[in-house]
Amino acid sequence: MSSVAVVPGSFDPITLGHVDVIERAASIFDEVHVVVVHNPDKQALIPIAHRVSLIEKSLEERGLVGANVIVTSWAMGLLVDYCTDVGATAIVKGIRSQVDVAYETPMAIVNRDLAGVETIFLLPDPAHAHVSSSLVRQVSALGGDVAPYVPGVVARFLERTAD
Ligand code: COD
Repeated sequence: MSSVAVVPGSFDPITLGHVDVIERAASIFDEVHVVVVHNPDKQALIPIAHRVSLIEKSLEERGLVGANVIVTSWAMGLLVDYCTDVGATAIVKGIRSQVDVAYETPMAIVNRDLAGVETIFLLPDPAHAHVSSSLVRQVSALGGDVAPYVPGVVARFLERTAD
């Protein structure tokens, strides 16, 4: 039986930290679904369909999309319902700090209670551990260079939208 995992996030926009976690997940699981989910606690910058497109382009240049990675979005309710629909037994989250652990732990336990879906925490390359989408949005809005933090296609998109 093939192993299927879901890597969810706002990805607003995808960063090199996200890419690092997705690449690690793709090396562990047979099939990885990268799922853009609206986070009601966050003010969104990029429309969800465009975030999906930016993720696809970022992963395509690394040869991941079409190999064992699928990119999509989910707005139909619980994330575990998506997991059940596609036969995923694990959710993969990236952990940068104790703050992430505190934020992710209750969700991991509730997702296990709801549907028996386990959450796997992966540690990113320390080179990306300080990167977040909110930091990228802020640097971009203030005219700074985001190229060290995001895939090239995202840097070019943010440059165009800042004009
Ligand atoms: N390095 C490594 N990991 C990173 C980095 C980095 N530099 N940056 C972000 N990450 C990780 C985050 O820790 C997170 O695990 C993931 O990448 C996504 O991050 P974001 O910021 O894009 O997305 P979030 O945190 O806004 O996404 C939250 C979700 C929408 C995924 C979350 O709220 C969720 O799972 N919702 C499901 C709704 C649901 O079913 N709720 C009920 C049961 S809990």
